[in-house]
Amino acid sequence: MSDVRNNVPAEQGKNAIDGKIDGNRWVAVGEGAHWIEIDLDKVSLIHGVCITTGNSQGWSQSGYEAKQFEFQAWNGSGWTTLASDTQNAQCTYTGHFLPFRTNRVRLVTHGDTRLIEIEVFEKIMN
Ligand SMILES: [Ca+2]
Repeated sequence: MSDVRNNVPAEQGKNAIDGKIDGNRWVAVGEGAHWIEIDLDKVSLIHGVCITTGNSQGWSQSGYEAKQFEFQAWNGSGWTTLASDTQNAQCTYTGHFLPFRTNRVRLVTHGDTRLIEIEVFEKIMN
């Protein structure tokens, strides 16, 4: 993870990429945009994302979904949106898209965000 906007010190961005679906989350509250940026460590061919949000017990619960978000990848000079929603009602959102080559992704959310985990699906390149 190379950067994160974080305004709840006890609930850090690293919690969203620790591989665990539990009560440890990245939390950013308030109106406006929040983001978490993830360095994939290498150029990868990605084709999907799973965004899991929920309460402090790690459970999905109505009201904890990332209602409006953009999942974006770095294209070398800017950000390309690969998946987005403005009315998402799922605490576990899974989106698929055409394979995209990148080494960096970010999730931009709008409003209160309680992200338990974000997973990016990668196609294995030979
Ligand atoms: Ca986690």
